[in-house]
Amino acid sequence: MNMIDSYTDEIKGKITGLGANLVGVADTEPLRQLEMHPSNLLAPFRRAISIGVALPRVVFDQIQNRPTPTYCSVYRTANRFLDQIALRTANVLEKDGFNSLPIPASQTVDFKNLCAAISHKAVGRMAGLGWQGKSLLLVNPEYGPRIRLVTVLTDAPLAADVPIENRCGDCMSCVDACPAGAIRGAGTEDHYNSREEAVDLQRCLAQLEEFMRLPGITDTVCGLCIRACPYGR
Ligand code: B12
Repeated sequence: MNMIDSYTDEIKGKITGLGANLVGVADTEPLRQLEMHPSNLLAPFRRAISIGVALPRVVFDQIQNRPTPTYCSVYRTANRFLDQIALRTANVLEKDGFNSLPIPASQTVDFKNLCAAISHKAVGRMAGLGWQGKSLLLVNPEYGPRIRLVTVLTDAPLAADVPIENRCGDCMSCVDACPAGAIRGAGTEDHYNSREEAVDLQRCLAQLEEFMRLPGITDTVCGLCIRACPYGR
């Protein structure tokens, strides 16, 4: 095994040791076309580590036609847990001599266009963690879309993983399950050119805001497209 592969294995092992269920490495070169904040975010970084934490299946079994307070709480805990794993990962890499930047799990920075510093789904897809489903969510073969993601940008010499094939096929489960009728049902071999191609975001957002009127729902959560996915059930 060469030094790059053994260092990559060592870092991935440390990240799973921190409690991550999934970890992969993306080459940042193809990701440079993404909308980012700031636009030169990737300039110093040749690799992006994608980290996934699974949410328990039963949390979604309990969701009938609306999000539950339990899902809302698990969502928050997963975000905090991911942020901690990302911070610790960045500090491990920095100690080894490599500049690294943890990107928050759930932080919108452009409120007009609903965009974060960088899309965790795009990074996750390029790191081989899953494909972009019709719901626009990243679908992992083992956990389905029941994963939350975080990204660590780094200049460490890590071996890059490759994307996996889309396995949605003709399935329309998430399309049928969306209470807002926001998922259009379009398929993609790699990724959608725009989010609107896959999802009517205004409808999705309006539904999330309506759910926030329910007791115990303090965040923009829904979970119905996640629950409906046959992967990870
Ligand atoms: C803003 C935001 C929202 C907004 C807008 C949604 C959206 N799709 O952007 C609202 C409030 C509506 C929302 C809703 C939800 N969200 Co949200 N949200 C975000 C946030 C903070 C930023 C998203 C962003 O910047 N998008 C920018 C666009 C450009 O990127 P994109 O959506 O990924 O889509 C493009 C790219 O992925 C691109 N692409 C894919 N692969 C590649 C490869 C290359 C090389 C290139 C160039 C492009 C590319 O193709 C897409 C079309 O252009 C992220 C966290 C983050 N930093 O990513 C969470 C995030 C996307 N949300 C998440 C979730 C789970 C949800 C909800 C299910 C709510 C819930 N918790 O119940 C719904 C589902 C909505 C849906 N079906 O998409 C998860 C998704 C996890 C997963 N398994 O995929 C994320 C990643 C949070 C996390 N830390 O895990 N969300």
